[in-house]
Amino acid sequence: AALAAAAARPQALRELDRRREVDGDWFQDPRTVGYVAYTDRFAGTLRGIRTRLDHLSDLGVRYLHLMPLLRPRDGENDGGYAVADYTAVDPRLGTMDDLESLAGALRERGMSLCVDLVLNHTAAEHPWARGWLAGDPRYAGFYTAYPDREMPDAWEATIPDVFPDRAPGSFSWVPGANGGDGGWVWTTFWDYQWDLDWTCPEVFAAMLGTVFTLAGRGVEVLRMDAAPFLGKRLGTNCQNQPEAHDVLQALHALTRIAAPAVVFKAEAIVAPDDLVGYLGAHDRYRPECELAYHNQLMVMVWSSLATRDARLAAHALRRMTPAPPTTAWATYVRCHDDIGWAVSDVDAAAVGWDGPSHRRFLNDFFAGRFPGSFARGALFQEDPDTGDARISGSAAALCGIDDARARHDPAALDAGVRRLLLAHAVVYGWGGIPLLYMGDELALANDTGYRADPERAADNRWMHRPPMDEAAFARRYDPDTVEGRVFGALTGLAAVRAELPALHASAPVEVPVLDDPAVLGWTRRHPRGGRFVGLVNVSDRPASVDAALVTGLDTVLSSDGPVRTEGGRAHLPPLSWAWLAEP
Ligand code: OTU
Repeated sequence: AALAAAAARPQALRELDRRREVDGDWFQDPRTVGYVAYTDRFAGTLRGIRTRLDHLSDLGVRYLHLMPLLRPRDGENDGGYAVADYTAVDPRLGTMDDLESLAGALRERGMSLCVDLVLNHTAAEHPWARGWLAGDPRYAGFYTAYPDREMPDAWEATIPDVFPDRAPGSFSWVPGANGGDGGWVWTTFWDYQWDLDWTCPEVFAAMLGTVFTLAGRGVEVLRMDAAPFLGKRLGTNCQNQPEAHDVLQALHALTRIAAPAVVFKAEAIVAPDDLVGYLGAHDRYRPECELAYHNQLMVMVWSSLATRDARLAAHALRRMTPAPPTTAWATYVRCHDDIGWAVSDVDAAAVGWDGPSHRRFLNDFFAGRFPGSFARGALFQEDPDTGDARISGSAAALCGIDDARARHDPAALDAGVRRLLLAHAVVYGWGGIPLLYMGDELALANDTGYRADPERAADNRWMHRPPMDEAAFARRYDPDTVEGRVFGALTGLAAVRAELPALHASAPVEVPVLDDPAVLGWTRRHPRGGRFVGLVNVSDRPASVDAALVTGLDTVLSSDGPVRTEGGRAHLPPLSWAWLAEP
């Protein structure tokens, strides 16, 4: 199948394959900035995306992730993560031909298209699921069903719930399953998302076909959705099992043959120790995904802003296994999902904090329930049994911008904007592909529109998935507006980043021990581009670090002008950030 796909590869994509042999590190290049958007909410349709290409160019975008766009089931579809047909585009967005021509238009602008591959599950309405249910031998073994609760109970004893409030457990009763007698079908997520059984070779072959179809249309990056869940082992949490990595490695190896230009991005929002395996860091390096979300960095940025203390972030990030030098993190401040507090108890204890209490604090803080909180998020999937919850809310709302606007408080508004830019200064300066989430370039507020839509009302993640606000968009070049201030700062980050070789993803990142708890610092060194230091002060008071850290470096970009050194200290104003590099 891989050889046939390679033979069928269109000429333009073969040329891309050849180019990628030369610039195989394109996704590590500091010129690469990513942008993430829902096609409909950003531009209406795939054709509509063409009208936004200048906007993307302004932001330095060379990588565009369009959220799930294959044909979903009717009705609720989990934002497109319940696919009913992998060979067709959602007709509301366009056609496969539109997708292909958009990919071509993007490529001409030096932009790579990233699309989701929802591979842990299909919609219950997918033909594979219908065939399996009907007993069609071609689909035997595609899904898992048990006749009674014995095995589901045994599995669920160790599997945490993903969506405890409306989809507790990992199995759903399906009347027609099991030859018509009914059965408990594996459904990790919503009940209409049926988990594929990846131990079945035909599942692998079928999904490989989907990979080749998308690659053949010009998709350059596949976002491997829910990657941790692909392998199931009794007695475990059924995440990050060796079989999940085996599946990704096998898909990767065959894709290299069929479509060498294509890279994978792992969507594994897991504990810090489990993350780097998705980049292939195992007992030895095993090519797996070129990219993986840096969930730990994202969580630590928010944790630091809430506590006004960067010690936990510094400790947790310092001890992480480095990404293999041929891979890159996808760094981000916000995405379409909730934020789960992947704070390890060991890391919390190392700075004298209790893990569970700190996670509870973060939920209270970002839900706006903690006294003095600036955040206006909301709890997502609160689990009454465990007390666990995650957080929804737009980046601006979590930074304090929504609250400041509601209270007409200019000083609070300034602090909120500073937090938003500080967070982006970290993810744009960390190394890897910074993913800008649509709307954050304009500090878009929480959206309440979803509450009126019965297909979305029960899932408050829609509060941070707003449609593009055209009025806010129109203000983006006006520096006297919040939109203009944020947009201008982000274009600056992208432009300066592009010229800093030390931000090439292959360069290792180190997190120095600093004596001021308010400061997170990180350093990078690349043979071609010398030393880089990033510094952020997450607190509302002035902070400082030993000036030796920045000796010989120039401030290349910052919130408050060149970093001032005096009395052996480098000084950072409240909620400030700075990038410094060797001249
Ligand atoms: C992903 O998220 C998607 O990003 C979600 O939007 C989907 O709802 C879900 O898969 C199902 O397709 O648990 O709360 O470690 O964190 O796969 C979101 C990965 C999720 C999981 C992730 C999942």
